[in-house]
Amino acid sequence: MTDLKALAEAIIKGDQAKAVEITRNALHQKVPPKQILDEGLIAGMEVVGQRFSKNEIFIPEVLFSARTMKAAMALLEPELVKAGVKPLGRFLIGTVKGDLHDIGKNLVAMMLKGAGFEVIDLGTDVPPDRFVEQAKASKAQLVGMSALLTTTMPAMERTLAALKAAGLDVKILVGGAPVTQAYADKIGADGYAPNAAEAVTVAKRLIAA
Ligand code: B1M
Repeated sequence: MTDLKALAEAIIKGDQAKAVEITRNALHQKVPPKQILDEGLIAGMEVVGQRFSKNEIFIPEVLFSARTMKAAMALLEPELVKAGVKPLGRFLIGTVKGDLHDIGKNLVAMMLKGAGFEVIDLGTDVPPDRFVEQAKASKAQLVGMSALLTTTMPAMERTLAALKAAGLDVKILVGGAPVTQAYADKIGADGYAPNAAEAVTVAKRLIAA
């Protein structure tokens, strides 16, 4: 029988070859894909998130784990779809207009995927009307905005206003180095997270509310 603890361990260590091998074997042995996801990939990423929050590991390690998770997910995703496994929720994410920074946003997207969210990544320099159009088209329940420049933070407020004006029933999460809880409160965002691990916690809370 496949050892899913070893899969979680491979995710934590960022050992891509091992994670892919265990995932492939598990699928071959007819282990349910949801079990592989929960007890292997998500269990591993949870530990990564906790260690990152406690500053026990840093961005390079998180990126290794996230890439490992992505490689294993590529095998698992079609099987999850076949098995009709529903994601935790649909999360639309992008870096706001005028801003080209995407390392943190990508990290948040990867951690959300790791936690079981379906993530639609709009990339960088995303204008408010594209957020609105894509939120409508995807029927996302959550919209996440990232900004790394003090000069692009106001684009968050404009995007939020555009989403509200379009009458979309979405929860909005904001983050990025210059963004604070006070700023999130000021513009009326539903949530703020200082890092990728916290973004997962807040997204789970918002989807359950
Ligand atoms: Co730029 N840059 N940059 N830059 N850059 C900063 C942000 C800066 C602080 C550097 C500095 O001056 N000390 C400064 C901003 C000053 C300010 O406004 N306060 C700055 C500047 C000024 C600029 C330019 C204007 C420089 C110029 O051209 N004169 C220019 C702007 C371009 C543009 O966007 N229009 C620019 C360009 C660039 C590069 C293209 C060279 C490159 C970006 C490459 C890329 O992203 N693909 C770059 C980089 C790499 C940086 C620094 C060095 C690193 C940013 C980063 O990736 N951090 C940065 C200085 C620094 O931070 N030391 C800097 C790592 C990343 C994991 O952290 O993005 O904070 P972060 O994400 C965290 C959290 O913030 C949070 O979770 C993440 C993981 O824990 N988080 C979220 C992020 N998004 C979230 C969303 C959420 C929740 C949490 O919910 C949805």
